[in-house]
Amino acid sequence: MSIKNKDTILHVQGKSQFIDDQIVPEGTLYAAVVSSSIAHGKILKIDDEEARKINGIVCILTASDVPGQNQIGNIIKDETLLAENDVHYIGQPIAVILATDAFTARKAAKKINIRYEAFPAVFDPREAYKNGSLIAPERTFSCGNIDDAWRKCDVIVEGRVESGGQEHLYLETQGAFAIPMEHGKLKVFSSTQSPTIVQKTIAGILNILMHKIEVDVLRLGGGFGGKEDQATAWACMAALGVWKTGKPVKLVLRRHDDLRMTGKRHPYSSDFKIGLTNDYKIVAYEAMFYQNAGAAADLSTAILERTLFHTTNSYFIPNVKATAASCKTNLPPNTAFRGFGSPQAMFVIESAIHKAAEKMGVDSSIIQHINLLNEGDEFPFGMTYKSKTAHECWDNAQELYHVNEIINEIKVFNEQNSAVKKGMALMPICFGISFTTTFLNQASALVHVYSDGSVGISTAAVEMGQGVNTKIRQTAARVFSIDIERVFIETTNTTRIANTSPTAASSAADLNGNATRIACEQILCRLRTFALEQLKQPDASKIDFRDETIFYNNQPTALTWEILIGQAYINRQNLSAHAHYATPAIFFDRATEKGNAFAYHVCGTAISKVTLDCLRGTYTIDAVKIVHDGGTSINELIDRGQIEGALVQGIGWLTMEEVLYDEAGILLSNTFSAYKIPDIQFTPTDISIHFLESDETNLGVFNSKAIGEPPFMYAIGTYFALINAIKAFNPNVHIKYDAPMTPEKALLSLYSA
Ligand code: MTE
Ligand code: QUE
Ligand code: MOS
Repeated sequence: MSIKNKDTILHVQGKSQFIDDQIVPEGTLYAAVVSSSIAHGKILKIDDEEARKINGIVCILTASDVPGQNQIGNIIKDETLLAENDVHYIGQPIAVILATDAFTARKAAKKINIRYEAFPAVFDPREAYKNGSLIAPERTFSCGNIDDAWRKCDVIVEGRVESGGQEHLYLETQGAFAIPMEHGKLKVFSSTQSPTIVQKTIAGILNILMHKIEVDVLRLGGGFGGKEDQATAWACMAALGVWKTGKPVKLVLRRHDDLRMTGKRHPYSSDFKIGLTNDYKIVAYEAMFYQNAGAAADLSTAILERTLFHTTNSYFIPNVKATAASCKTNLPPNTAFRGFGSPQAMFVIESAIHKAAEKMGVDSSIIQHINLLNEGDEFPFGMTYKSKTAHECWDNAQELYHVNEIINEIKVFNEQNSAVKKGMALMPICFGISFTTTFLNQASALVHVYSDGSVGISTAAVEMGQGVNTKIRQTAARVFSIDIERVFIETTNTTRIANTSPTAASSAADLNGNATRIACEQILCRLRTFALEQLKQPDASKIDFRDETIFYNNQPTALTWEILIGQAYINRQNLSAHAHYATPAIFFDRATEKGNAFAYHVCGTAISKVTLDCLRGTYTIDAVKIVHDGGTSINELIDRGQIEGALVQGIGWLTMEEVLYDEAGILLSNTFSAYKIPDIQFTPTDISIHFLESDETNLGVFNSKAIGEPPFMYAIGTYFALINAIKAFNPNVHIKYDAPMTPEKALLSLYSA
């Protein structure tokens, strides 16, 4: 049985401490943010006269109050903390109000009057592209010879694909709490996936050294990528408030402000061209991706890069040309979201395959299967696929879930029913594990064994519901062969662990787990030598740690873990270790766009089944049945939870979650009543998950594999299952590949020609 995630109990009881639950010292000030009400323009005047009259106001901070650089851009330095002259999106922070209580701060924020001169605004990425408004130069991944390849094709299909944004909707909204310490030091509690980025950015804002800032993260009430870069601004504002007033400052966004001011998943508009021979082999594939980046870079270029890495999903295609442009628009800067640009790419290739299959008169699955990656195939970026699991998962899914029977069942059902139709689709996935920015693939761990035998561990990993703390506890307990209850995971803290990479790219358990393993092994190595001395035995190779007991020559000795540690301490042994881990053998050359970018790939196959009410356009996702290559899981319970959660989140993106702005750039989907997320009623009643058995080795901890993001993409199958149900009702429908497939869109396409 799997170890349960300790935090889960706190979560369901509402007892987990979020930033806003923290008990604050006397004198704490509360911050509220004043933001732009127009999408593009020039600030003419900030009138704070009315606001200053309010009792309880302490100060109003604007760009001119920033002592260091007014800059929060991470990859590209193109984003101010507080607007200087111009504003570029609705919700862009302009001023911070500090008051003695939160209500007063917000009341005052509303009383700030700002006069603007409005400029024309652009919201469409293709229009921005035409204007030459790009975040960075566009990039192209290619292989083979695309121009020659078209001549070898029997069938060529072209099309356009749209995919929408998505709100992160973490349970805990963005927030931070900063307190002043001695010697001009600051301690910052932040709901961030990237403690070091918060630390470094505050250092720049205040023009002080990084060692003066301690960032501490207990856990997040969800992040999903939304707190990788976009937790930073609020922490900087709180820190700036501390700097100005010498008082602790808390800033927590209300849901409405969080929705309005923060970026989302990037909407993409894309063009594709796909060419096949009559035997269904894909010979050539060309794609152009227009990413809607919003008004500043944020992580857009890294996300765009991952779009290019996943252009061909789990298929081998010999001739590929994929170009991607990050287009600057007047929306809040869009940001990381589970999948990090890969879902957008995979949706395009699946649309291309679907359209080609339609033209060739076969089911998509014929083309999907024939072109699946084989061991030794090369990706367009030059890396070799070194596994067999793409095919193994597909074949296993076919057999285990009796796909042919499902197909027949649906055929019979659709013949017998005219107002209700069913559809199904298969969705293979292949996701590369590692940050494609190679330097980020490092982590460290600090392990203390206390004299009572208990263990405290610090790493760079941030717990945000994904269970990384539990996996790290299990890793330490396994290396020491001790009861997991002896192991405790400390907060993520930049003073204990420096230079933390973001908890992202599904890699936190791999990177920090390996660092923890190495640190524990170092201590274990010392303990072996020490135990040998205590036992007065000669051969270190005969020492074994098993279930809290020290064995010699396969025989239990009188030494237990607790006794050994107690004696080790008395004998002045070092019971702590710090270890660093860097993923070996990965690299990527952006000049040639080639390299061995990933430690390994995660593959799987999902079968989705849906039922569509053809009078109303409403539907249910009946079943999603998955075969997933999770390696040798450290914790199957957590991994199942991750698969289910990612799948349902993906279904939301593809079916019902619709981020909408009006023509002025005002967010319309700004409440839970205007933005529908999947709930328990909508979740498929049948989510079957089977873990592939495989003897392949990988670079994860104890041969486990990363799990956080890959299963999100299984949901793409539900979109095509819906399309197939629509086609069963209306064979003449002209399909627009335009996610999400809301019931409104389903209804329209049921009755369109
Ligand atoms: N699961 C929960 N419950 N909450 C989250 O915020 N974030 C996801 C995924 N699973 C998330 C989650 C994202 S976007 C990533 S990158 C990974 O967890 C990060 O954690 P890992 O590297 O430990 O898998
Ligand atoms: C996947 C990711 C990330 C990524 C690359 C991936 C990610 C992330 C960054 C990144 C890149 C450059 C930086 C930086 C972060 O790259 O989450 O601070 O300077 O933050 O393939 O998830
Ligand atoms: Mo996840 S989008 O890499 O935080």
